[in-house]
Amino acid sequence: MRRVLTPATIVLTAFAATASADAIDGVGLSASVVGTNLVEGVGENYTIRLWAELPAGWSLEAVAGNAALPMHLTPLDGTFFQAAFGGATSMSNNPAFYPIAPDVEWDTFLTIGRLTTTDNALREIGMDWANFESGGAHFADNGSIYILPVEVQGEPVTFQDACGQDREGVLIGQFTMLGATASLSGSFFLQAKDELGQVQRPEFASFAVGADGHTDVAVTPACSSDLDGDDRVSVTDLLTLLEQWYDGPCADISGDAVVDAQDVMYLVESWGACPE
Ligand SMILES: [Ca+2]
Ligand SMILES: [Ca+2]
Repeated sequence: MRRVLTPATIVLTAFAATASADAIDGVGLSASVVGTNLVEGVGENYTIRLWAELPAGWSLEAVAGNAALPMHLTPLDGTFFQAAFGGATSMSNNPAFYPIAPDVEWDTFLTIGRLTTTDNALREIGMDWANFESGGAHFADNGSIYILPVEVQGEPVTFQDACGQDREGVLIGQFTMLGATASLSGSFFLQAKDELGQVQRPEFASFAVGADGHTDVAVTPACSSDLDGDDRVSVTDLLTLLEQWYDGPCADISGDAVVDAQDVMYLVESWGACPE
């Protein structure tokens, strides 16, 4: 018997296709853009911060790599900027150094919830940072940065993504990329506790983020067709989508970072008030 594809079937299929990048509902990776050429005298560079998006009530305990899913942090078409007086984690980012070594503020490092040494109880084990600290890729198949579960720095806070939209997450890294077209690609898994205190291990087998700050594994908001954030899907959202046709990932609804006919279909399907 011939299978008839109804519009509802198509929508469900499309949602299923994006689910692999967002295997646990409400968990993803998103980035904020800090600025361009914040470091002087090293050529073109830009700085982004990477956030683990977690649902309300969750807390992050570790960012890790093992044999099954190693941690890779790889600069493509460029290198990581590593400040002379910085280190591989936020435990080396001491604001007291900024007046004499301002580049430390824009150092590339990993963290859980803290930008600097202030109120920071980050720990690490099994990490060989030598290649990372010389600007190259980091690899770990038996290593982790972590905090004790009693630390509040693993709790999500509100941050603004590259589109200026509010999201909830825990800061896990700052990356200053040397090279205007440089991008970061990587893999790792997280250990978090959900709102019931159950351990969750969201895996990111592959992610990428470039100068525009758009990741391919961000959480798709519950009302993703509401592009202007007024809690309804209306003609304003449609016009925004048409305005950013093909060139504006900020108007992407389907999660593939492209604005095309599929997004119009999603918007039409969700026309009206956003679900509570
Ligand atoms: Ca709207
Ligand atoms: Ca799309």
